[in-house]
Formats: sequence, C-alpha cells, structure tokens
Amino acid sequence: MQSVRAYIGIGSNLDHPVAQVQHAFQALNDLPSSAGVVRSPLYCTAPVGGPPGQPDYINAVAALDTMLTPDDLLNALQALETAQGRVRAVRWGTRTLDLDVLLYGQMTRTDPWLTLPHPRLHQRAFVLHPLHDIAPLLTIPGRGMLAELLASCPPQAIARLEQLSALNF
Ligand code: A4P
Ligand code: MG
Repeated sequence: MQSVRAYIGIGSNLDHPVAQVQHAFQALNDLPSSAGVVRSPLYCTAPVGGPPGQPDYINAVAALDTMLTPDDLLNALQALETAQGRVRAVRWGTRTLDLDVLLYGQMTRTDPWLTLPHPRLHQRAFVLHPLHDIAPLLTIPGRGMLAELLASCPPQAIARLEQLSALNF
C-alpha cells in the first residue's frame, strides 16, 4: 500500500502549550506506519469561539506520510490527545491538545465522525497560516487554492513564534 500525505492541525491552550505541541510533534512522528515529513513554525493565536476568557492558543500543522486508514489515523490522534491529558468538557473549550485531520490526501467525506477536509479549515487563520508555511501550493478539495483561502480568510490575531527555517521534526 502506498502512503498518503496527511496534514494534522495541532492546538493547545492549557498546561504549557508550547511543550504540549512539541511533544505532539514527536508523538506524531512515532505513530505506527507513519513518518513525519515537515512541521510548521509555532504560532500564538487568539481563541476563536468557545467560552470567553480562555487563554491564547499555540497552533501548528504537521505533514505526515501515513499508511494508516483515515479512521485509524483519527483513532490514533484521539489516543494521543488522551495521553496528553485531553478532557472533552466544553465545545471549543480549553484543551491540552487538539489534533485534527485537516487533509488526508485529496480525500473528501462528510461523515460527522471524520469529515474531510476538516470542515472549518478554510475559515481559520490559525490553520491556514501554518499550513501555507509548509505547503504553499496546496489545493483544498471543494474549497480552492490554499493561498487564495488565506488571502480571503477573516482577520485573526496571530503571531508566528519561529523562523520558517525551523521546520524539522
Ligand atoms: N471530527 C470530524 N471531522 C474531524 C476531523 N477532520 N479531524 C469529529 C478531527 N476530528 C474530526 O472534535 C469533535 C469531533 O469532531 C470528534 O469526535 C471527531 O470525531 P473534538 O476534538 O472532540 O472537539 P473540538 O476540537 O472542540 O471540536 P471541533 O468542532 O473539531 O473544534 P474545531 O473546529 O477544531 O475548533 N482557536 C484557536 N486560536 N486555536 C485553536 O486551535 N480550536 C478550536 C476547536 C476552537 N478555537 C480555536 C482553536
Ligand atoms: Mg478537534
């Protein structure tokens, strides 16, 4: 079986978010039948939605080549979230680690358990900026060119914390 390039969105705003995201890069690289290809710089981002008063997020994106099926990949990501102390209490509430499948190759599906591409990816600067850093020529199935989505997405307070050259896993 050939591997598929998947893009994983990473977010944390609880319990040392920078360390949580760095730990997640390592854990993603260690997933079975998968290898980390490149990771984005870290971003500090204002919360979008959710309860008021939550701390800023650290966000990033990782590219993986994986032979896991999309369902097995999501199961593996949820296990990593749990291993890093994720508790699902409030929708869009604070979290130690959120791992979303942004893209699995060019696959599209609308199953609520796993929607591909991620249903809100095209609206969110905290995803589009790091994704564009590592894959500027991507096309998002059903949405269009990543560079155009980035140019037209709603403004959001975000700051890149690292140089673009710091991209190794
Ligand atoms: N699910 C469906 N499709 C996917 C997919 N492509 N990837 C299902 C991952 N999960 C997917 O997710 C809820 C359910 O979505 C899962 O059970 C899965 O089967 P969750 O991780 O339990 O909860 P969540 O992340 O709170 O929900 P949701 O709706 O995925 O949230 P979003 O849209 O990801 O937003 N602001 C900043 N600045 N940075 C952030 O990272 N994140 C969120 C979460 C809100 N605001 C933010 C950030
Ligand atoms: Mg999520």
